[in-house]
Amino acid sequence: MKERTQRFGVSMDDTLLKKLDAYIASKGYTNRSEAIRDFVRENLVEEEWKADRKQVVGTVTLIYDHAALELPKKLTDLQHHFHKEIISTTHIHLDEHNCLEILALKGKGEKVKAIADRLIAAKGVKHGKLVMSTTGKEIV
Ligand code: NI
Repeated sequence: MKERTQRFGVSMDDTLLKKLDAYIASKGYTNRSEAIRDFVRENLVEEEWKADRKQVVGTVTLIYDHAALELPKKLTDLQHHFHKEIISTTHIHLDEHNCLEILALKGKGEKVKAIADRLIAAKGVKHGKLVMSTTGKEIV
């Protein structure tokens, strides 16, 4: 479905506008509109994560040493336990010791956050991060 595009004016102080222009130039935006659309989308996605009933999508990135005692088993146990929310996992052997695991999660925001916290907090995880994204259904 093609959305209709509308134009609207935005009033802003010189100082704030200068900062906005410097920011969008540093990020490589070609115009203010695309930057402002991204700001709006970012905030809407944040709201989706706060909502009780909305489904969200997120990815968890984990770096760990596969020789870390008990950790691979614990991560697998968590993935089986939360199989409804953890919809995909990719495991990459980075070198002789280190593993990169990327998990895709879908579900209610609070639940996905709680699962991500448990994965990231597992003993032996060197670095972990949740990227909070969206199903895209309500974001254009
Ligand atoms: Ni590995």
